[in-house]
Amino acid sequence: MEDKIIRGSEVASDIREELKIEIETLAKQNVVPGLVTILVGENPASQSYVAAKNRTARSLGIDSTQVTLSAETSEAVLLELIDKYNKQENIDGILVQLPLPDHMDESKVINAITPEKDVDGFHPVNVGLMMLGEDCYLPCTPHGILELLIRSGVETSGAEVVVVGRSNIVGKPIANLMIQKRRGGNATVTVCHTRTKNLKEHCLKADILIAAVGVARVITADMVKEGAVVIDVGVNRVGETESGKALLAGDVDFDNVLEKASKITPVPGGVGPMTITMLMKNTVQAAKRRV
Ligand code: L34
Repeated sequence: MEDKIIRGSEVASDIREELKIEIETLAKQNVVPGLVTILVGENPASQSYVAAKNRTARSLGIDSTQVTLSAETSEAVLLELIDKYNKQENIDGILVQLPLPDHMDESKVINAITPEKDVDGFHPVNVGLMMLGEDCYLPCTPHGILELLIRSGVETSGAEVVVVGRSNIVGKPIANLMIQKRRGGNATVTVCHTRTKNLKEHCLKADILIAAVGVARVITADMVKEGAVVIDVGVNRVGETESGKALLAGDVDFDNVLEKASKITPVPGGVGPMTITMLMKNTVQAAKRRV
């Protein structure tokens, strides 16, 4: 049973070791990768993710700055700040954590980040390049999923992949990447969403099932084919421990799906740590432009 589990935290740690070497090489050339993360408001999940991004960055020798703005900050102030970092030489990557407060236009904010520093891969220029299969920053969560599949020895070529969810951050890009002629690609991909008829029927066809829904445990064992590989992208807060720590559950009913799957990612410790590590990878890639 144990060897079925794809431990994202371990794969992420392997990738971080590889990055450390690249960062040391950059240091010899007098380049220290610089990252700035911008958090607007006090969403507890966002606070924890951004803190983890900064902690991880510093542990690798990336010069990471966290800017925290109040939820009432005007969009104009945020745009000015982004512009300042666009122009700042020692900053290679700019990340604005999503979601933003309602009074801000998310796409306007993302558009303000210069594509060269868009280490999230969310800017339309990078999204376009990704879709064309050209060199660009790949969005962190989908990139992390590809690496997990590749490093776990999962064959994607010719596989039936079903993605549940059509978000700009996960569903759309992972579906796109997996149809491409590339490592971790060459799959036949179906994308399911809230208007999909017969969700279960689609899911049952999946050799690789990717759940990015945002609802705890909606993917149940009866929706999973025997031997399928299950990637759980959901990080849902389902309660609190006695000490006040968030209790997390994925989009997949892990305990029951484990019986059927050939491989499965846990929550926590699956895709989440990969998202953070791929941000580090993109930041190092960005810094290499300065050598
Ligand atoms: N701009 N906004 C921007 N970039 C991103 O890449 C993100 N995302 C998503 C939300 N908004 C964003 C993240 O950072 C989701 N996300 C993210 C990052 C890390 C983790 C989960 C989601 C993560 O580390 N999850 C841990 C558990 C963390 C905990 O204890 O709260 C895990 O093991 O799954």
